Amino acid sequence: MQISDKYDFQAIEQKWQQRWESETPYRVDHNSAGEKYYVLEMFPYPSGRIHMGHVRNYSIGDVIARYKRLQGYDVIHPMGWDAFGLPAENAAMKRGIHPAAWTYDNIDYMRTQLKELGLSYDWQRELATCNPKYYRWEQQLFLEMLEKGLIYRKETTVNWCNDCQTVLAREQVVDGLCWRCDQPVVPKTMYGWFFKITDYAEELLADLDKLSGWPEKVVTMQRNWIGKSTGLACDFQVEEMEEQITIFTTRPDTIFGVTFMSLAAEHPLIPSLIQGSDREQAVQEYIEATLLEKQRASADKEPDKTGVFTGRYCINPYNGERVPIYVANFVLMEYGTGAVMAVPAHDQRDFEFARKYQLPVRVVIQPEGEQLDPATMEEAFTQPGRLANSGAFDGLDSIAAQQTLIVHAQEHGFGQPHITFRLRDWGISRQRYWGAPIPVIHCEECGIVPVPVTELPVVLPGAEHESGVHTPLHQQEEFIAASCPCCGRDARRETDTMDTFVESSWYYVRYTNPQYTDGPIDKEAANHWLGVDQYIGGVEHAILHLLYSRFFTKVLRDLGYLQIDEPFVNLLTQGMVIKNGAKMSKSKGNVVDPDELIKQFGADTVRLFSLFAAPPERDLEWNAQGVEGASRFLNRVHRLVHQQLGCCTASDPVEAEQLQGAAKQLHRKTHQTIQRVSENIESNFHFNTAISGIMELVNLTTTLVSAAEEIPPAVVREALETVLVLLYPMVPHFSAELWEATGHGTTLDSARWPSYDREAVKEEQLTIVVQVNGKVRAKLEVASDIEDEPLKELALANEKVVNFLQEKQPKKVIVVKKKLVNIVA
Ligand code: ANZ
Ligand code: ZN
Repeated sequence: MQISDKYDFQAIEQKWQQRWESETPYRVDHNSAGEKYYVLEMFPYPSGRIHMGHVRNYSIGDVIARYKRLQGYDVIHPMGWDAFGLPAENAAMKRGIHPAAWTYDNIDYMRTQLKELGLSYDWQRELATCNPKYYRWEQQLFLEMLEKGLIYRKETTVNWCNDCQTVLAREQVVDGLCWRCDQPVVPKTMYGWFFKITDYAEELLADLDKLSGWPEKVVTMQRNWIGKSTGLACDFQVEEMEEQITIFTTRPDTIFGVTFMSLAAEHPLIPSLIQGSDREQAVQEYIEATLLEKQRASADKEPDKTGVFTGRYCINPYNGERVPIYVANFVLMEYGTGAVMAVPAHDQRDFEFARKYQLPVRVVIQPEGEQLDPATMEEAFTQPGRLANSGAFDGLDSIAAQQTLIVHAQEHGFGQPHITFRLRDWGISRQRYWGAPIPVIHCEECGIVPVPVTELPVVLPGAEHESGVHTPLHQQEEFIAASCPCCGRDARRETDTMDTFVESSWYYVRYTNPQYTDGPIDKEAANHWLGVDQYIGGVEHAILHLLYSRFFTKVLRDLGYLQIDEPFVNLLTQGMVIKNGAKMSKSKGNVVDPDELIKQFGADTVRLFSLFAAPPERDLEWNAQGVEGASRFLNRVHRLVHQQLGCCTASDPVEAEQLQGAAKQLHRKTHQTIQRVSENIESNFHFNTAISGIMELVNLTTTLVSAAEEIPPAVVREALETVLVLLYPMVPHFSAELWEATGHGTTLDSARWPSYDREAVKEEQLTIVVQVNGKVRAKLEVASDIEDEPLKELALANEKVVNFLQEKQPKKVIVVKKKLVNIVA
């Protein structure tokens, strides 16, 4: 194909995409000897079409991949599809097709789109999580985890929508209604499967310290999500009963200030506390109302604090006092022990509750040099201070007292140190069709029996044909019927499918050899490529996906598959793409379709725009002029290179020491640009400033070659080749084409990232004379291109000049370019 000197992006992009397809320069194998680098972008849900957020995410990843290749690394850069999930089911229902058909069609379309962006993936590694070739291995991992005791089944109360026949997450309940069908959500107790992520809570927390390559805010979000609290677990004897109530507190120093006890509405002791008492009905009604309120509550709104007295008392073991027992709506059954000792003087929530129900407030921590009076306090005092009203412990510093009081409880046998995590076990059961079936069988005789590994995969019925039924599995009798692998009797297959977060928790491991058929993970390949050196994705995954992946990595290590503790060495969370101040989204109607842009400007322009418009971690504000600007820049470079083809094919070397004037200036700028771009990429992937640097070099080259200056062809060639190599990661088709046009027999894929010459980048130094009232008083060594203002400042700050001036104010400062500064005082 002959490509003229007009920038014909369509022809150029097509040509190079075909070559990359046939010559597969981005394939890598773990047997090669080079140093490895693993770049990964969070894989997409195949929703139908890619959007600008994808373009941005993958452009960033591709620059890193190509940059690292130019540096000589063996780069693994895979792509695949997070393909299970509810939207496919909904779309399929709407269109009367099978979710598999919808999903695979979308994958085909989106793969074409990604190829049109010129992204350097190793397509051999492509995987789709809805394919039995993938989830078969997930089912095997499930069985290995089950065997190891990392998975259990328990009964829980869930939000259930009768119309959709599915469990809803808290976010999917809007004002008590299903987000999809607007029908009332009902509480339902049912069995579900759980991963014991809490077994790893301590390690997941401790290893956050290893993640120095993660944004601090993400580490903090994970730390808060895991939420470790240390304190005291302490038993309060219920009066006139056998039972005790165990509380968890992080403030044992306040325990003499307990004036009531609060239980969660679900606390198992409540029925026996109220049985047969005249409070029974009132408490029961309160509990029902509270549970309903909990069900209806939206995630972001806290209900008013309420409670009810049970009629019972318990005994504070530290001072023998009677403490009334309440049920309160702000106590969570899932946290600590579901029981809270209330200290209104020092806990704001308890304070408000006490004021509302006229319960006593007793100050047991006094601030230094002050006496709080419970009668006039307007809020709880939560700072450290000295213990008061605390018997033998009076006068102790409240921080030190915590330990003292825990030891006291231990010695008397009514309490011990206790650690609580906010993190809950991971409920993975979904009652939907489009997910990986959980591979167990329920037998009346044998209980839960794992499907033998040799019988995996448990295939989703109907999906192989992309036709057939796709109702939830619990409605498919043919699927359910099974015989027990243990005793052979008629049994029932499990009908829950797995949360799609399970698939995304280990896909980066499978990428290291997705064709492997001897097990879920090719250990040799995994050990070669992992961890992921650079992971890139949206900050919306800062908690769940990243936490689950960290958990899986540790589990896979303990199952003997991996040798690493953490999956992602460096993490980049890119900002959103916004238009007119709002996130681009279909519902806002402000979506810019990348397809249209690519047609109009070419993929390289779209890539360049998305990299240039903002640093990766910031939001990118869409702007049409920006795209046009990127396009004009590429056209300018294209023209310049073609004008200078003669220089570009020159073969004489650059004689750095002999260069003078404009030639020296261009040579210096070339090397400074290499330095600047390398440093921008290395330090924080600030491609926007890197691109500005390249633009400066292009501008200077244009200016110098069009002035009548004599510049040796080799220097021009060096400048332009540098531009092409530095731009290659960002606009690969464009650079590849011009590289070829300038007479290179091999492609840029085998080129190396240039290094800069430390001598060449030095600014030329000039000696400037400083006069005060016409007499030479000092000499300055400065860069030759220094501006007048900084030069004046340097002169005035010079020690000798300051001495001569004494207190006198300079009247006038005159600069004679490249020669002198004259100060008139
Ligand atoms: C008495 C006390 C006095 C408390 C005081 C605090 C201040 P973090 O730090 O978040 O772990 N708590 C314990 N279990 C609870 C539950 N299931 N639902 C609601 N609140 C619960 O919080 C620990 C504190 O939260 C505990 O310490 C307990 O109140 C409360 F001046 O005990 B504290
Ligand atoms: Zn059986």
